[in-house]
This record gives sequence, C-alpha cells and structure tokens, in this order.
Amino acid sequence: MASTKPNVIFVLGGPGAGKGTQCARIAEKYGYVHLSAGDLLREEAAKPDSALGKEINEHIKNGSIVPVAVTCKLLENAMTKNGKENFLIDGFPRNKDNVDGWKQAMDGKANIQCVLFFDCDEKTCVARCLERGKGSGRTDDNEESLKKRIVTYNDSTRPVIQLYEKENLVKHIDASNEVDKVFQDVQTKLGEFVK
Ligand code: UP5
Ligand code: MG
Repeated sequence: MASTKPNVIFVLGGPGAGKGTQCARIAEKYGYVHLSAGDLLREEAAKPDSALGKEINEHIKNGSIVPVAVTCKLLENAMTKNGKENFLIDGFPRNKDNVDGWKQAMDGKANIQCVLFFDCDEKTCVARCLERGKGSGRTDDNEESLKKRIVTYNDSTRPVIQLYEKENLVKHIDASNEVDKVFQDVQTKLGEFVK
C-alpha cells in the first residue's frame, strides 16, 4: 500500500447495474485502480489449489455473500500489491457484516471518499445479465441465480447504501441510461471532488 492512506470509492448497485463497465471508464479517466470484489472471488475460486474455491462458488451461484474475512483479505492483498493511492472497490460492501468487517480490518488504513450508487431497475438489471449470460460463462447469469441475487441485493445491500446515505457519502447515479450518459453523470458527480 502507498505510504499515505489510500482513497477508496465504494461502487454499489444491483446485479448488472453497470458497476464494472463504469469502473473501467473511471479507472481510465481518473487513474483509480479498479478492484472488483466479485472478480477477485472468482479468481480465487479458479485457483486449482484454493481451499475456499468450493465455498466461494456455492455462494456465487446462490447469490449469497461470501464471509467478509475472505473478501476483505483479497481486497487488502490487492491494494497492498498494487501500491497505488486511489481505489475503486466494486461490489463491496454488500451487507452490514461486510461494513463491520471492513471497518475492523481497514479502519485508519483507508479513506472512504464516497459511495457511487448505480441505481437501476430490476427488470433492466436482469435483462442485462441474461444477455451477458449468453457468452459470459458466469455461473450466476441465469434466471434462477438472478432471482436470488436480486433478493440478496434488496435485503442486504440496499440497507448498506442507506447506511452510507446517513453519512452523506452516497453519489446517486441513474444507471438505467445508456453507457455514455451514465458516464457523463459519473463525471459530474465525481468532478465535485476528484480531479
Ligand atoms: N451494460 C452495462 N452498462 C450498461 C448500460 N448502461 N446500458 C446497457 N447495457 C449495459 O454490466 C452488466 C452487463 O450489462 C454487461 O454485459 C454490460 O455490457 C451491460 P456490468 O458492468 O458487468 O455490471 P455489474 O454491475 O458489474 O454487474 P455484475 O453482474 O458484475 O454485478 P454483481 O454485483 O451481481 O456481481 P459481482 O461480480 O459483484 O458479484 C458476484 C457474486 O460474488 C455475488 O452475488 C456474491 O455471491 C459474490 N460477492 C460476495 O460474496 N462479496 C462481495 O463483496 C462481492 C461479490
Ligand atoms: Mg461486476
């Protein structure tokens, strides 16, 4: 990790809201390092010697949330390895337990700048994931897993967004628009404090 405290932007939103797509653009324009918690978990699970692979894969297929100690460690390792100052943490924290686990591990070690909330209606989210599922190879881009992912999002992740709203950290983005329009909105919101 850099010697100064790294800045962190949490990126939240429903499955298929466009978190990954927009993070790629933000990373390119603003030089933030994009860390997708889901990608890190999938990478870990794909390692032939991973002791956690089976458990992670089960959670992903069921749209349930991997224990925070696992996710947080992967994020912290990626941040340390990278050594950069600014990170976009995509898809985390997803529940209250994630928030608490992050605080426990990272309090004083990172500065949360804001939470980008990609707000997209359920129908659009599901349609995007099903379309992607035709070629993504993701085990959770199917109707059955999507139902569960949506329930987890509504029950566990929305309250996290509300929690950060109370701390005035949330930047709300209408993510149902086309990619360029969404990114315009992102730039306006981020431009308030990121150069
Ligand atoms: N697309 C994107 N933007 C579009 C737009 N504006 N208009 C039209 N199409 C658009 O986009 C999804 C698809 O839509 C793509 O095909 C894209 O081209 C198109 P993407 O940018 O990938 O959306 P994203 O929000 O990143 O969707 P993703 O499916 O990755 O979100 P999830 O939050 O569901 O998945 P994630 O990988 O974060 O997590 C997967 C699982 O891992 C979780 O369900 C959970 O089981 C586990 N997990 C944890 O347990 N803990 C964690 O901390 C993180 C994950
Ligand atoms: Mg993603």
